[in-house]
Amino acid sequence: MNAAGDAAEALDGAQRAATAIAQLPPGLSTEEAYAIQHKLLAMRFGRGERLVGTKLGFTSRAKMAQMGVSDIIVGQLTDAMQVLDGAEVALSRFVHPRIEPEVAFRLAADVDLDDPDADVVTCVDAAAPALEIIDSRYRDFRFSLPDVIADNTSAAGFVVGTWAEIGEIGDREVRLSVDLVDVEVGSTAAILGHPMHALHELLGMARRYDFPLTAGQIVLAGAATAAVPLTASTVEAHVEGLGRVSVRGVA
Ligand code: OOG
Ligand code: MG
Repeated sequence: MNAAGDAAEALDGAQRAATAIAQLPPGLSTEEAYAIQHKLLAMRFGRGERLVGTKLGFTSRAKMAQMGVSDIIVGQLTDAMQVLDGAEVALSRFVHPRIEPEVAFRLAADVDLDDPDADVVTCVDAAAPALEIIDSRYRDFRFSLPDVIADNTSAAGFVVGTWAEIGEIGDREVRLSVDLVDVEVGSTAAILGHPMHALHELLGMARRYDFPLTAGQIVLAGAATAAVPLTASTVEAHVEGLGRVSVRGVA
């Protein structure tokens, strides 16, 4: 097996055993890191998981500052990562989970990545408040940019609230609470100035790194605030104008 295959195997094993591993050897290019991510996802698809969406990372300064990384990244969401709104999630599934508030979009049509005039915004028909559970497979939640790309951008779980027609979603208050206590407050404007801008970024990244964008997919635009540890507690995100979504961590 080649080095990319070894890295994908190690990351897959870490996720399945919920046990951290060392960072990858330094010097990987962004392209090599996405190739590892694609291999990692191919293993999950081979076990029967389905691709249900795409996520962007580091679209806000709050997240870049928290993790010391400053490039937008893309990861993939599978059906096995989805948790229903209000449901419980077992913390034993994860190494050191964190949770963050997101805005989700729903793709209503396939995006033709070969069409230079493709407009991803017209392919989106609904938005929802969302929560993302991130869980770096690397020790101490520390990584370089290629490391986190290879690790499917720390994707571990996600919860989507009720879909609604996309109204005014620029500069709306975003609040994250743990057991009803607010722990992070921000604005949707933190996401590249406006969450819709995330869709334009996604189109470019999908073309460059070969991510299909197809009807029915969920797109997470990236967290507006820093992430907080997910513990045995109820976490709720409230996005002004879109409503609430919650999940309960259980030991
Ligand atoms: C990487 C994932 C970043 C976001 O919303 O910015 C991300 C990480 O922070 O471990 O999902
Ligand atoms: Mg996120």
